[in-house]
Amino acid sequence: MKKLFLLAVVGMLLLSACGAVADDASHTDGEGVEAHDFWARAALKDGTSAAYMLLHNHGTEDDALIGASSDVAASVEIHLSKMNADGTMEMIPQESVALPADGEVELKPGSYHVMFVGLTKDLNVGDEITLTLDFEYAEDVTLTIPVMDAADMGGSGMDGHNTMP
Ligand SMILES: [Cu+2]
Repeated sequence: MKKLFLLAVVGMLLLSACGAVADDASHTDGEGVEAHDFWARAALKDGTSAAYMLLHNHGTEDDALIGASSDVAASVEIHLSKMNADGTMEMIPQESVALPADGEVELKPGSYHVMFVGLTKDLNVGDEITLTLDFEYAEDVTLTIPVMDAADMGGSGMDGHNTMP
């Protein structure tokens, strides 16, 4: 009479990605930046995609995300999505994202994100991609990021990632 609901278990596993602490001996406190809850949006080769995450600066001094790199795209940029008065969404390239001491910043649809421009391959749901984050003080953090369906993650596609160059 027992029934197993394996699909539910698989779903929970996909949502459990977390971790990747970087220590930085050269910085004053050396506690680094930690990334949580990271995921990337499914998209097609030659198109664009984006990665989202929660960044936690465990240090006692301000830091900043100043760049990112990955082999899945020709270029990787930091963007901020902003809603214009006429209701259109605009993406503004950012030099950096400030990470206040002992604070958290969420990269999410409609806000800050890591943008992949010129995908070198399809990003299918269930794939994993490698992304390295560069910080002003903390050491680089390399993440293995699961590719998700944005519709399942509360992202409606409003960033325009499927249409903008
Ligand atoms: Cu963007």
